Amino acid sequence: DMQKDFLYPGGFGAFLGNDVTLLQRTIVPIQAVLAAARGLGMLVIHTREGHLPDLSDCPPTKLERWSPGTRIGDNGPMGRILIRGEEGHGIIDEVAPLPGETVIDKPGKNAFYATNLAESLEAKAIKNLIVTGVTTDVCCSATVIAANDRGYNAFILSDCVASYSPERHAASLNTIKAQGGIFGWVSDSQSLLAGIKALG
Ligand code: C5J
Repeated sequence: DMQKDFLYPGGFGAFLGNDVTLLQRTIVPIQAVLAAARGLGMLVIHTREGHLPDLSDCPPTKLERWSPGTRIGDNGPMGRILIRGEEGHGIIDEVAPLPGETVIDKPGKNAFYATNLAESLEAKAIKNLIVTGVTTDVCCSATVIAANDRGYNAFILSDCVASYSPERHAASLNTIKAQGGIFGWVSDSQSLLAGIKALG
């Protein structure tokens, strides 16, 4: 969910008072991982959290928790908040999908919920996932946990994920890798890139 509303200074995350520089540190390492993955011909899937303009795919509970003016569908600094097609909903230019790459629009936090992610993976018999993006403690963590229940091996790259809260970032990574990998594994981009290089 490398979306403008989460990462850009003019986006909704910043509007709420969050320090978006905490998220922006993921951009350069993700660019390196993306380049390596594309070079190997790996399946690259981008995700975006967001809803239909009429909010028919948004559970009322996801709206009720926020104050008016900061709710999904309200007018934010980069268009209606988390609404598909709005400027802030788009993926940041720095890691923009290439033509032909899969982009999954998801109404939930976990990327399997109400999407065709599982079908996209099954079509290529993929069982191992590398997870990057924002935010560690919300959508990335939810996706790794859902992937584990569905029988995937997911590993998350610590420098390619970030949260507005460094404490929750660390806690989420610790939870994922606890007990020998209760939900998945944690690595980093340097280790991944070194491993890829060693393959020759
Ligand atoms: C949040 C996300 N943080 N993509 N969404 O609400 O992690």
